Amino acid sequence: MNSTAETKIRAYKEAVNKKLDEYLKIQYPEEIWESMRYSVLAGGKRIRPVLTLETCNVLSGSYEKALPAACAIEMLHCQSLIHDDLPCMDNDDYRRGKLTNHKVFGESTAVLAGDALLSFAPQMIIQHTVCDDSVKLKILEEFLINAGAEKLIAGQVVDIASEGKQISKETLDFIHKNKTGALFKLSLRIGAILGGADEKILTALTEFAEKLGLAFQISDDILDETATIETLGKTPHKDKAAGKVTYLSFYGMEEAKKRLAFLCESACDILEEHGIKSEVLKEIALSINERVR
Ligand code: GRG
Repeated sequence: MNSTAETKIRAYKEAVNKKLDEYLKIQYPEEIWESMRYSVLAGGKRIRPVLTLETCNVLSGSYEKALPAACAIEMLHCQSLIHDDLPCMDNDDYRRGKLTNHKVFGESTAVLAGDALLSFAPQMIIQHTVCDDSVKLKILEEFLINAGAEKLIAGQVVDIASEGKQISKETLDFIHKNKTGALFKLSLRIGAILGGADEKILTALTEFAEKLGLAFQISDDILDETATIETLGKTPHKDKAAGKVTYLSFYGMEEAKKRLAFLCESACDILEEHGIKSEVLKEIALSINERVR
């Protein structure tokens, strides 16, 4: 990876980790905060908050304004992972190379930790974002729509309902667009709104996010098939075992890799076409393709 982009990404991650640690201080009753902290501070690539910070930075020259929202998006992502790992959903014992939340804290606390993160996240946006109220309302709306039954939850519901069934390409696209794509879109859009993007740039970055989200899910599907528990940090080969139709099972390895490369290249083209000069966004797009090579 380009070393300037790498240095910037490292700095963004450090800023996010520090803020998350600060926001999630232990309060009474300790058990719930410990459970929330366990999953949120368990590592993770922090790709979504990095996207938010860089987008705000490239448009406005600073990223700090987007830090509370970037942390909120990571909390939402962690909530979705905690719930996804539960026995009633994807049922996994490992996440980010550690035991899953319910394995350590029990199912009831894991459910509550997810719920708590979901309401604590927008609370952080409200309390800590320094911007006009109209802008705050707009980013909160984006957050709540993407976290809810129209996006993230819709994707998860159709994903679960599709297990063991032959599904159409449209249904597969619907699952990916919502289950994974919604948070990528949210990350870029909130960064862009806080960075003061005009409608044209906001639309371009939304298209960039759509391509990135789909590319990321294709790479995730491929890694589920090819990676080990050590590199993946969670149990591999779960899609096949659950009878899931994935990009890989639908298109085959060669075509899935071709589509992945094409999506990452065309995401970079969008940046170029709109004069969005971000080595970080470009490098993230390229690194999603490189994950599976
Ligand atoms: C919002 C109430 C509410 C529920 C959410 C459980 C659920 C509904 C959705 C699950 C969504 C899900 C787990 C999608 C998978 C997305 C994905 C590819 C996750 C892996 O992301 P990485 O690789 O993980 O960025 P790290 O650990 O690096 O952060």
